[in-house]
Amino acid sequence: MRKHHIVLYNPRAPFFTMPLALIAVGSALDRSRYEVTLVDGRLEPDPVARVLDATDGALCLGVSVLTGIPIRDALGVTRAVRARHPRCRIVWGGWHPSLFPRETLNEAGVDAVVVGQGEEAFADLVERFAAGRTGQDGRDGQEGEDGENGRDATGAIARRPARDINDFPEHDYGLIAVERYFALKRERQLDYTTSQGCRFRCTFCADPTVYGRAWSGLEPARVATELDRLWHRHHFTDVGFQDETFFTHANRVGAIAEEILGRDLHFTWMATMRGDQGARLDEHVLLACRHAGLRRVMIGLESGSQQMLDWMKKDLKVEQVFVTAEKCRRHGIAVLCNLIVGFPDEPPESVAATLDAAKALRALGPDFQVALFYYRPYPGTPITDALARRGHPLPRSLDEWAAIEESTSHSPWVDAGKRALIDRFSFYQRIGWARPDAWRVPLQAIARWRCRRDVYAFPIEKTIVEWVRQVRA
Ligand code: B12
Ligand code: SF4
Repeated sequence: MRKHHIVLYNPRAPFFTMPLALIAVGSALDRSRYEVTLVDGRLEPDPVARVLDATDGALCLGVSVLTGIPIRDALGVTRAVRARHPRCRIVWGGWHPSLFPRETLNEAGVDAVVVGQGEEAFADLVERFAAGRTGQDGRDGQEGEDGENGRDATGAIARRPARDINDFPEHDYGLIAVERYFALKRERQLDYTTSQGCRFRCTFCADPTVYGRAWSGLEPARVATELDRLWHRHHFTDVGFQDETFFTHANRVGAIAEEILGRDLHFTWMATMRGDQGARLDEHVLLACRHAGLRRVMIGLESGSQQMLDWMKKDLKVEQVFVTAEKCRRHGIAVLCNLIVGFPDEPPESVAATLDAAKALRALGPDFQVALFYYRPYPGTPITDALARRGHPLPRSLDEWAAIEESTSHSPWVDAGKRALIDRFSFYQRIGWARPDAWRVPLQAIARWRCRRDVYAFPIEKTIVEWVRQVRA
């Protein structure tokens, strides 16, 4: 029997994390009946041409879409495929369409949207396409679905209750050119995810909306078995665990570490950790993780102001992050802390508290880095909803959401003076401890000197670097 061809597309984005979402949905398809091609826009000189070629005669194109710039690329590809191959069904899934399924369907090229977890819902949609149960104009369900199986009345919005991810098959990394990602990342780092969802309720984050504060995690033995196989096949030296909160269950994490140690696997790894989880974490578990290769944790401190943390329902104390950082220092584990400034109506004292926290963390040593972001009203979050209620202008269409990074590049809640300080601080902090390229060495020395002494006036180096980047672009 001839196999149906399914094409999956990952839009362009600034980093080279492996397209785990599409690997997940592609791996869940019955491969004896479907041939799956995964195209990553970040790897292609001309993504549209590549997708047009791949979708020639294909049954379906599945596109994974995050809010922001990826939407623009996803729209370009979708519109081109719709025009050239009108019979190819186009399905959007991922975070943005999950938050705006109906608005996404307003885009003429999109036939169906998968909301939330994608494995089962996509497999089900594809089965229906293969069986020919789809309207000629491209809208799935024209023959009148009745809203069963988690579909809306038109059948074009597919939503399945999230299942335990242990029920799904192993991810098939053969769907991607693993070596190309290693080359682009400039390290043999494999991305992998051991869990889905998050139990917390931070009001700036879309996870509680999309996964309803549900969480499921792979069994430790399965994690180790899969990593074992992948390690022998791809010879990676590092793993980036891309879970929302890898350290959700200390016992599970400890068991993963023990499994890695027991199998004598030799790679380092980094993972996401909440500050409160780290503070509570048994020293023995952290030590086991260290021995099993844990080299860095990424912690969302978000703000140095306890008042702001309480307001955003982070359920975290600032001190807990410092307790965690201190523990990590004792065990030789690096820490990257994410911080956000410019929340709606954030007072200057709160921004100052965040900068102070950043400096205090950085002062713990070169292994303690901070990444500062400006708040952006990403959709599906209580803060963004509150802004909308009070009349704050927000994007409406897909095209407008695609431009959110440009339209919100300056937070209206941070004044110009503070912004200049934050930008300079971020720049010197980033350059000071970036991977040491030969040409960067003198620049790094100056940057570190500035950071140590808090001297950010006359940022000549910053102006030059930005000018060079502009010229290169
Ligand atoms: C890796 C990552 C990235 C990578 C993207 C890699 C890639 N694919 O290109 C990079 C670094 C580029 C990135 C960028 C951004 N990211 Co990001 N990122 C992640 C992270 C850590 C992991 C994603 C992942 O692979 N998960 C594992 C897979 C298996 O799960 P999944 O993505 O949820 O996929 C499931 C479903 O969503 C669905 N699905 C997904 N795609 C598709 C497609 C089809 C066809 C179907 C049917 C189903 C489907 O099925 C999958 C399996 O169940 C997540 C957090 C997380 N743990 O999910 C944040 C996350 C997705 N990012 C987020 C955000 C906010 C962003 C940014 C918008 C901003 C930012 N500052 O980070 C930018 C957008 C890019 C830009 N503006 O240029 C938010 C999503 C919010 C949103 N509205 O989009 C998340 C959830 C973090 C958070 N908690 O806030 N990100
Ligand atoms: S910010 Fe992190 S801890 Fe908070 S809800 Fe989102 S994923 Fe969970």
